[in-house]
Amino acid sequence: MSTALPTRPCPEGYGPTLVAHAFIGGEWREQGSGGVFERRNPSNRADLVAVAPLCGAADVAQACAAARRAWPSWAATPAPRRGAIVGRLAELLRQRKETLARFVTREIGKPLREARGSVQEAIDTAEFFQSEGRRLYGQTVPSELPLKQLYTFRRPLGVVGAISAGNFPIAVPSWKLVPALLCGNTAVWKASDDTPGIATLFARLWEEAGLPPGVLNLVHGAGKGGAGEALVDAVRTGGVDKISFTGSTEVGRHIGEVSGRALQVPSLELGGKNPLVVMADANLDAAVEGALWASFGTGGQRCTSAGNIVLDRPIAAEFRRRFVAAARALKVGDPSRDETVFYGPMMNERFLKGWLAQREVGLAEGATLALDGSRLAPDSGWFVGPRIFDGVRIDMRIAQEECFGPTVNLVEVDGFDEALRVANGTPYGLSSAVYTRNAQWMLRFQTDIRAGMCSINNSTTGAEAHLPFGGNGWSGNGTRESGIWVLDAYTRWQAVNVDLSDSLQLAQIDTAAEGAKRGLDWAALAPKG
Ligand code: UN1
Repeated sequence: MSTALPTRPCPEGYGPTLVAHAFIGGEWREQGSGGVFERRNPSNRADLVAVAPLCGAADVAQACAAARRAWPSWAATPAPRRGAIVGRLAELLRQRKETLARFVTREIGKPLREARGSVQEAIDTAEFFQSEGRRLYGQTVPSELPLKQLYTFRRPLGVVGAISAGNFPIAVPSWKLVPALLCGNTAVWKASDDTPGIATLFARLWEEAGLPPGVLNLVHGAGKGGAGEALVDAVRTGGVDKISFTGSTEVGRHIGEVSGRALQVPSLELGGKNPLVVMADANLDAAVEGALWASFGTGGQRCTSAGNIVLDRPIAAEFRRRFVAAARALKVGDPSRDETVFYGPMMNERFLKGWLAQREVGLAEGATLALDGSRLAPDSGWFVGPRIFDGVRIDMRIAQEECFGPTVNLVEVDGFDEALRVANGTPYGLSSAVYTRNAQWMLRFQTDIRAGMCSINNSTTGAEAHLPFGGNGWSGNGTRESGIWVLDAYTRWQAVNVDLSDSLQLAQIDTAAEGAKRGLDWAALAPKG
């Protein structure tokens, strides 16, 4: 028997208000220790999308304790059975894809086609890891000694604390939770306070898929000073064995420090200032289209969005002309009302303020505005037009600092060597792209760019669910999400040896002694006194 999701009528009406819940030890909670908070539609602030429990340290402690209690029996559940639950999750996500996508559009203002794509990414992730439950391969390794066997096994870590951002509110949590749980860990998930509704729906689907109580726990609320900070504090107190975080470099550094002291390895997926290089020989139509999508898709609110467009001088003027014209023509608006908008509103007020402030920073540094995006229809929602800075040098702050929002810089260079130097000229290293037809440049770019991800003749955005995702430098600590590579983030290798010789065989010591008996008489070389 299925029960209806709890909702309340929303007075101004895009749809009913979802009563979002925390999920602790298999129990759904409407109230957190701090009461409740609201999530409003960023396109139309009158639309109350969800009310959610405001969780604090007490809720997080209970969630960690519930995850700890659930861990032994979940870890002992055969991996193929854990995989079967992940498979059912994939099926449920597929059944509910359209409803979930529409909710994503309403909760964060992502255009529907993108929202569908991001739900699909969660489906792809769950499908990939369903079958991983039948692998989770270890190795058999030859021994130095007779009648002895060596094996390796992947062992789960324990309780994983997952902290996710709001811009991919179902895809990125699935990148963390699906492999973490599949590998036999339990989890406490602190969802973004921009997306308590979709997080609740995702957790409901896990429960419906048959996940035992306490294996996944969900808390809502703020990062700093709230549930997120409490979850990071749980590293110190032994409440969690690992943090997996997607968000800012500043917070990532803090998590890295706290984790380091506890000898834990967090997964840190942080910011980016991603370069997109257009060389003189590029297919300019493709480059303009790719740059437009990389810069302004999702309103530039992806960690993989292009930050600096690096233009080889011979095509710079023509690229600028076409790119600025195309950006000027982009349709911005409420994606719940109009499916044809290119991007919707800013997802939260913090991103809006950061984007507004960036304009003055760029102008003060001497950059010019090739397109002066400004705030649109300020009363109804957080809409802004695309901004393009021209005459940018890579050492300017606007070229160095990540800015979540529809803004991109044009940086002119002379030739490939300078393009590569400029592309590598920020402390970040998440994604990158080059448009060229020159095979040697393609090869040099992919070898020498200091980025975890590199596109040749494609956008900086658009990771696939089975390729490693992650960055270098300020973009992360080298851990990767997705595909087989993420398994190393949620397991530790255990080496096992089985000795069937009925005697104490000593590795290294015995073999050295045997070798000495049969070898040359090196002592004969010693000078005779
Ligand atoms: C993010 O913005 O944190 O590759 C993730 C992409 C998306 C994921 C972005 N699939 O652009």
